[in-house]
Order: sequence, then structure tokens, then C-alpha cells
Amino acid sequence: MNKSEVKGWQAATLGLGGNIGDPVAAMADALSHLDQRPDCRVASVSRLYRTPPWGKTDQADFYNACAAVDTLLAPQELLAACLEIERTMKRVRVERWGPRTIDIDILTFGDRTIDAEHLKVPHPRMTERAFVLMPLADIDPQLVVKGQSIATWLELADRTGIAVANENRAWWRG
Ligand code: A4P
Ligand code: MG
Repeated sequence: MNKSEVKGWQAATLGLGGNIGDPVAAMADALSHLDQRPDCRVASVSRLYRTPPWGKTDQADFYNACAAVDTLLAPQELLAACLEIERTMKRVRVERWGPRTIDIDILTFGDRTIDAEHLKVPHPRMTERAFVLMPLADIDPQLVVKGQSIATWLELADRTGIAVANENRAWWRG
């Protein structure tokens, strides 16, 4: 492997979501923060979705979106950058306008499979979650994860109650 393959840009996909405070503003901020880093660029963002809560259902609806990011960071470094953005955003909100939570998951990182204690890629639950698959299909329906395309996984998923909240894929740009 030559140096440019080791050191070059990698394509990753991220899932973003939140349901407390102003999650749309939080997701937009998070994407802007990543895009402003010299070692990351936001290549493509999905439409914005409003989704019924998955798992613990007695909570408010979520907003969800996905992004394709080109990065020079290693997977663990990208995770650290995402967790730092989550932390910063929570801190800012607690100080100024009350709680706001945002969850940023690394869905895929090139075609890598990672099974570290603090980082599982592809994200273990992504292929069964329509709130991840629908926005990811906006970006790359032919992306193959766990042997099947996102479009195929989406056909198998339950999309009940999921609605497009903003068709404009520039929704995150201030
Ligand atoms: N971690 C491991 N792998 C990854 C990865 N690929 N990306 C570790 C990001 N983080 C990863 O994260 C806790 C730790 O997981 C991180 O510190 C990192 O070291 P977390 O987000 O609290 O929990 P989780 O294990 O990543 O679970 P998940 O599935 O992301 O989140 P939750 O909390 O189980 O579910 N319904 C709708 N409609 N929309 C949503 O967005 N989200 C949740 C959150 C529940 N229901 C939802 C939604
Ligand atoms: Mg998570």
C-alpha cells in the first residue's frame, strides 16, 4: 500500500438524530463544525426526516438525517471528533437554552469492518432502522452494507410514520 492510500481521504457516512430542544439546529451546527475542520469535508447531506421514536417509544418524535463525509481522520479520530461536537453542543445548550441532545453515529467508514470496544462499524443496528436507511438512501442507495445495498435493506424495513421534514438538502447550511 502506498502512502497516499494510507494517508488519503476516506469516505465515511454519518447518522444524526435528536429529539430534545432544537435538534435540527443541533444537527446543522454539528455538520457545519465538521465541514469547517481542515481534515473533514461534508460531501453530501440527506433530506431532513421526522421519525417516530424507535426502541423506547414513550418519547418525542426525532429528527434524523445522514451525511457523507470525506475525511483524513482515522475512524477512532472521527469518532472522537463527533463525540467532542456532541459534548460541546450539550454544554452550550445547558448554559444558554436548556438541554439539547444530539447523537452522531458513524455508519460506515470506506468498506472497513471495525469491531473495537468503543467503535463498531458498520453501525450494528443501522440495517434494521428505517430512520437511518431512508436518509442514507438519499445519499447512496447502492452502498453495500453487510452484503446488501441500502435500497434492499430499506425494502425490508418498517417505514411507518416517517415523513420528510425538509426536501431541501441544503437545510443544514445557515
Ligand atoms: N460506538 C460504538 N460504535 C459506534 C459508532 N459506529 N458510531 C460507541 C458512534 N458511536 C459508536 O453511543 C455510545 C457509545 O457508542 C459511543 O460513545 C461510542 O463509543 P450512544 O449513541 O449513546 O449509543 P449507541 O450504542 O451508539 O446506540 P445508538 O443505537 O446509536 O443509540 P441509542 O441511544 O440506542 O438510540 N428513534 C428515532 N426515530 N431516531 C433516532 O435517532 N435514536 C435513538 C438512540 C433511539 N431511537 C431513535 C433514535
Ligand atoms: Mg450512537
